[in-house]
Amino acid sequence: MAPCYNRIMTKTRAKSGGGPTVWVLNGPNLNLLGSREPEIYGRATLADIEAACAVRAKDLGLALVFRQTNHEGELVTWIQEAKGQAQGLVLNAGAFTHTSVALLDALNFARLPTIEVHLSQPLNREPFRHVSYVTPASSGLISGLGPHGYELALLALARMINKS
Ligand code: CA2
Repeated sequence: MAPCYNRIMTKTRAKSGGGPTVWVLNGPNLNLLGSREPEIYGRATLADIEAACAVRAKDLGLALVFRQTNHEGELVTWIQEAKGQAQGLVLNAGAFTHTSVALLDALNFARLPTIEVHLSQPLNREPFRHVSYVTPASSGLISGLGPHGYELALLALARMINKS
């Protein structure tokens, strides 16, 4: 049986007691990380990634919201809600990356600094993974670096937010 993964997990207060908030949103099947396909996605679970992000966010003075869903509409709703509640987004939209005009529209509505993250390198994989619908609305893209990519995305967002 797949491990149970809470959809709304962390809300880590920044150490300053309310720095900028970054939402890390994860799409379908990422709750399965660590259980199958380690040759592609590694052995870290999503809970491991969340824990590493929580440590990094605290260092960077960011408040962190970390979520996963298997439902496209829920991801769309979260992106809509992020407008006004978050100062930046890290988005691993999973397979919806390659299919979802709805996510692109939501990101264009939210107009937040957004770093698209992929654990694997989609350009080294099947041709259908070579297209990303979310890249046009993203400020940057980190792929192929495994869980470390999430931490790099937080660092990039912290710099972007502090400059603006
Ligand atoms: O490399 C990434 O992070 C992806 O966003 C992961 C998606 C994939 O569809 C994208 O092309 C690239 C898939 C996540 C599924 O993760 C699993 C983990 C373990 C077992 C099965 C699926």
